[in-house]
Amino acid sequence: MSFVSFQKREITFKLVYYGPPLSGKTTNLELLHKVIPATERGDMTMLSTRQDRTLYFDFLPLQSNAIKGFVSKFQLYTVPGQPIYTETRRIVLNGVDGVVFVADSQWSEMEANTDSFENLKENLATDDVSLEDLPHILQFNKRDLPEIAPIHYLEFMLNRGEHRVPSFESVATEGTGIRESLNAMAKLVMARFIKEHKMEIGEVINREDLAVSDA
Ligand SMILES: Nc1nc2c(ncn2[C@@H]2O[C@H](COP(=O)(O)OP(=O)(O)OP(=O)(O)O)[C@@H](O)[C@H]2O)c(=O)[nH]1
Ligand SMILES: [Mg+2]
Repeated sequence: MSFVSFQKREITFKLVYYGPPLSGKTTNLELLHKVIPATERGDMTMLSTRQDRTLYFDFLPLQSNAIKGFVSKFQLYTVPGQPIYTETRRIVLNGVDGVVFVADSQWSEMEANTDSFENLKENLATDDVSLEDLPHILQFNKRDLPEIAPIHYLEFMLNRGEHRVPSFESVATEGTGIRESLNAMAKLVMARFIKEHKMEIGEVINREDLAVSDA
């Protein structure tokens, strides 16, 4: 749930990168940390095991002046993908404003993708949130690998709800597609915020590229 401080003129959004084990969620945040200027981001916090598997979450704070008169803060979290950590994922999802679902494009991971997608819906349901009502996007990662499913197949598996959501191809290790995903996610949560607060979009948006500058 976005948090507004009118006194500090600050809006805080919580974005969660969700998806199956080893799909590239942590890599997204690592690369964003690398490419976003230090003036627009804070330090990255990683809580991982010795094998670099996320144990609890990774965290990266960003900020932008996309909404006029306010500092918009985006708190980026990842969840641990390993099946046993479902309770941890539920806790990290608490109060989420938007989900970037990072799918692994490899044929071998199709079941893991759909299991994780179902797990996302179940975990949201425990907080009475429906994925349909929550701003979210899909990221089809690892497009550089040889044994990958075509995009239309991934779309069929994960994006056939009544309302299709934006989807992006990525190679997180090379930084390809990660800004596009974040910007689309940021735009969706801000559009939701503006609608809920009955603001006129033309009045409040400072620039097209909402979360990450291309400098
Ligand atoms: N070839 C390729 N490898 C990738 C890509 N993205 C991530 N990886 C690799 O996949 C492995 C897992 O990446 P992580 O970012 O740790 O995955 P994760 O989703 O955070 O995994 P958990 O925290 O265990 O759920 C690492 O070895 C990454 O370097 C990609 O686009 N292409
Ligand atoms: Mg991770």
